[in-house]
Amino acid sequence: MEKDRTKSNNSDLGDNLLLLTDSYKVTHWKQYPPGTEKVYSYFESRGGKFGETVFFGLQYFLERYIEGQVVTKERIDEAEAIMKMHFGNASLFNRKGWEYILDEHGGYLPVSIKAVKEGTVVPTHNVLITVENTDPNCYWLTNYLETLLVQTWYPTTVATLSRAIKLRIIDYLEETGTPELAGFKLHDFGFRGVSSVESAGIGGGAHLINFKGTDTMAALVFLRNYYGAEMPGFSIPAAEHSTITAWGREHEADAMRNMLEQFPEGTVAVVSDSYDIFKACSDIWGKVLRSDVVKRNGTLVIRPDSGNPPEVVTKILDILGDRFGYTVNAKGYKVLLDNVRIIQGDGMDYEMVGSIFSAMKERGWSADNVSFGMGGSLLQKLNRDTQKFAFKCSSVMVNGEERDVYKEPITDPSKNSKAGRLKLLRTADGSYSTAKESTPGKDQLVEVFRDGRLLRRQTLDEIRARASATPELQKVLSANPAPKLYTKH
Ligand code: AOY
Repeated sequence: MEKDRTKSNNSDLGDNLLLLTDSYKVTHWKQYPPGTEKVYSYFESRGGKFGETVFFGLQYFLERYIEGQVVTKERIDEAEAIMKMHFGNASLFNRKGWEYILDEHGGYLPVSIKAVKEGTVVPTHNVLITVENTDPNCYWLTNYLETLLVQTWYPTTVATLSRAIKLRIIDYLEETGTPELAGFKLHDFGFRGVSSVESAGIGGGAHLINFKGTDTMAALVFLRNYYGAEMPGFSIPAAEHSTITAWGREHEADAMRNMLEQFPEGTVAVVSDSYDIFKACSDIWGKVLRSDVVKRNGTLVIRPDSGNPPEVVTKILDILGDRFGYTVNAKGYKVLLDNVRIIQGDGMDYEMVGSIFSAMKERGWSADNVSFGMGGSLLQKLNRDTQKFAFKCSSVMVNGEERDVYKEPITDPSKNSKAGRLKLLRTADGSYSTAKESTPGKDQLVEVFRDGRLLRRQTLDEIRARASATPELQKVLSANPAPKLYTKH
């Protein structure tokens, strides 16, 4: 049956803030101690795969879901009807609480949210966000928002992983090649591998804090709409298997020649493992089409897509070096003729980047020769526990008395939470530490949201600058490319 779009009785997924929480939170207004006037909670990474995280994505969640007149009579009615059926009881739903926000605050949420600036690289175990209600009647609202705010784990974890891979890539480029090439060395192939279009936008956007290459176009819309980016990511013409195999097995060379003809200049990528990646490199690219590739004003990027990546990549580098020639750079590593490069996009994850570059280095190949594509491992193969993110209450006000609160389970000390009102301090060595709010020193958390309004907007440009304003990355920005010394052929 066709949907009747003339009626607006049911909101679409995401449209009703009252429903963007865990069911049990609907019942929590009845559970705090009598006289509770303030609930103050904070968000942190309790450790994980990486020792520091790149904070990113809060602005999207605030602007998309929380800012403005989010509470309306229609939404209260809709939520109440759902709760009544969901719990079998309408009285668990805090109708009076939501009507109070509608009547006394015009539907704007009476909370204050502070956060570290997006793009900041913060060691784990530090406060990243704090939330507190600004109206004592709305003590129950702070943690109602946990579910949505904690979803910042996802963009933050993608940005963290992507940056960690960038640092690893830079290490190899510094040893064997040209560090300035880092920005295009990890291309996002992940759109099809994520669970939703929204995740593609958010996660793909997070990757683009660190890199400029993406095939996830949802990320372009996300960063344009929420982070003021005109064009944050770039791509190039590239083949997929269908555009090669549709020519028939005996015509792979014709399919490949067509790629060179259709895209006569600039960079073009051609997946070359449809039948035999080694023969494709030695016989098709290396013989049949060799002169077309060499004459071409641009770079052919050959893409293997199967096999054990370190073995396949080094083997085809040797084949291509043989066929096309190479130079040896100032660091003593071989660099293929400019017209030929490789992109490895199959089987990639954080560890595989190092495995491939180290196998290449062992055989004398510069990291300049190869870039990477990463899909599911970049945008989907991570979860809230990758960096152990948690949102916990650390302070309450009950009957005018402020109290520290915390958890300290004997069954797992790694789940201990911090106590008190918190601030994030910059340390003498340029790092960060978390202290009680009363500690002297400038708080690195800034208020980003108050009473329904977004107070500051951060742009992708600022966020990129912040994420790269760390010693490891600054060193690279001032490095010089290695001159070429020797040419074979
Ligand atoms: N894209 C660089 C440009 C993109 C892609 C996207 C899944 C590209 C391939 C390439 O060179 O080969 C999604 C797999 C590949």
